[in-house]
Amino acid sequence: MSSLFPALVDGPGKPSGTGVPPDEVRGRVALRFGERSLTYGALAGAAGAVAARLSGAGRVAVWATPELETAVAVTGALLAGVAAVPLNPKSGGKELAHIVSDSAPDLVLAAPGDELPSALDHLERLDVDVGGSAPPPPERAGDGDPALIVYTSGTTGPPKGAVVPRRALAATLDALADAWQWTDRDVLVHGLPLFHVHGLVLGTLGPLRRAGSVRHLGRFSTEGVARELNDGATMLFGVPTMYHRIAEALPGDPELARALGGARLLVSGSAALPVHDHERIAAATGRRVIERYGMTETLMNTSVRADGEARAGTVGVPLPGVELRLVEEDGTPITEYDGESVGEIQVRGPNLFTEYLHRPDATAAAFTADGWFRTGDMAVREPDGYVRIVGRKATDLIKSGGYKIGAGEIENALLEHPGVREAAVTGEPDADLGERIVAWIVPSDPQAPPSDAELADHVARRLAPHKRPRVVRHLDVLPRNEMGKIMKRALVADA
Ligand code: MCA
Ligand code: AMP
Repeated sequence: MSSLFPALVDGPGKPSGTGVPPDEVRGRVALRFGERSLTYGALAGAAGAVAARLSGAGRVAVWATPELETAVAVTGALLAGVAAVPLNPKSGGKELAHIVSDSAPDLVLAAPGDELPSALDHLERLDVDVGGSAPPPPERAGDGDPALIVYTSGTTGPPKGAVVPRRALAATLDALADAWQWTDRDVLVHGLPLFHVHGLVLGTLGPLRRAGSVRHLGRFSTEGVARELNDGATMLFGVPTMYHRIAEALPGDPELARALGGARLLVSGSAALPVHDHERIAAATGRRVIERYGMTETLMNTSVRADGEARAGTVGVPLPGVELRLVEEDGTPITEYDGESVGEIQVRGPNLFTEYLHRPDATAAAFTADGWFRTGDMAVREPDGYVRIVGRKATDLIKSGGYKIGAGEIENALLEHPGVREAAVTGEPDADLGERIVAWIVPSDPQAPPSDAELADHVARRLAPHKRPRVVRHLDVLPRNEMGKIMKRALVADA
């Protein structure tokens, strides 16, 4: 296949299409993280040096801090044709141990000086040198070869590794370039984590594929967004929680309003952006946020187009190359474009993952016999084809801050606490996070129940801080049906 990053590879194999003379690309800033940045020339050298070290490796883990080294490590792995497994540096012991044993990387790439947890002790470590310089080995990997393995939560059990092929990266990023008129002149700003598709694929590999630039904030702040958009950045990516915080800050922050008003494109995704926040931002800035809809397993499926109508509450139209259908419970496709016939979204196209690592059962269950991926998201289609997501099939999946979190995983962690006899986890609406995690527990000793903070810490230490319960409710007994199954709907109704 042609290179994933035409602007990084020189020579006769270099595909045309960036529209920029190589010399000009070489001196252009590709990545900026805080005070540190790399031009295309420097990135080609640094990622080339990583690639040269990796050639022959099976799979590598990347300690995905929001730093320059992570971007260089993943780019280097992709240049070498080696699959990268991004690790959340805040993963707790249990989560990390699972991901590392399941993905079995040959080595771990990290920034010099980063302290790695003991779960990674057995792995050879490669310190990423952002000042390194070596030509990358020739790109030999094929379209179907794995590029990334991204761990994503299901309703029960530990996270599954979605194997994302190189073709999916190219297909999704090029489809977004078409939908968003995304070019080498765009300078993206965001503060998204780099261990998920949104921040890593769209937010880091996206600008590099376009020969454009990205400025990462290290951590999200409205001040950082305002500063960068007022200083040449053209696009902003964020999850709804970030746009909600922007909407909250706008009334008292004219600099922020000016920044957003001057942006070329404001894009939200990973969860639904409430219409109220859409409208508050539009009223204060004169600009409308557009939404796109994706998933770890499918990368991006739909988007409101830059040249289309930015309609709040919808995720736009299928991207070029993506086939999308709505189906009824029994699998019958819905043909109506009436804004009210609800069905599950199923998709097909080059943007899809290939499998869940070591989980043929889960992979088979995720696809229909004729190759459509079942997203589990429920939607309607407007007469003009705009997709409006109205809910999701599984109540045991919670979206909090844009992170997908499986209730079962948290229940299992809570049950490992000696003070917990029974546990059930639900999501409830939260203005900031979209949904917040609620733990319903029956304490082992009602006279001395564990404190809320202790349970939150317990889950954060084992799994990850974003999976910790924000609310803990105590019960004498959990409501169960005759089969013994916990009736979560009764819990939510009682709240
Ligand atoms: C608090 N903290 C704790 C505890 N309590 N740490 C350990 N134990 C505790 N008990 C720490 C947290 O680690 C965090 O530290 C800080 O306190 C604040 O925590 P929290 O309130 O959870 O975080 P936040 O600052 O409110 O985070 C909001 C956020 C975040 C920034 C919006 O949720 C976020 O980055 N979301 C992005 C999710 C995302 O990228 N999803 C994409 C997946 P510290 O501040 O130091 O971290 S979906 C996807 O990829 C698909 C394809 C798609 O469509 O996009
Ligand atoms: P993840 O599994 O973490 O990749 O999250 C994918 C899920 O996020 C999808 O299945 C949707 O439920 C949700 N999602 C992503 N983008 C949007 C959006 N713009 N509006 C509503 N839900 C979204």
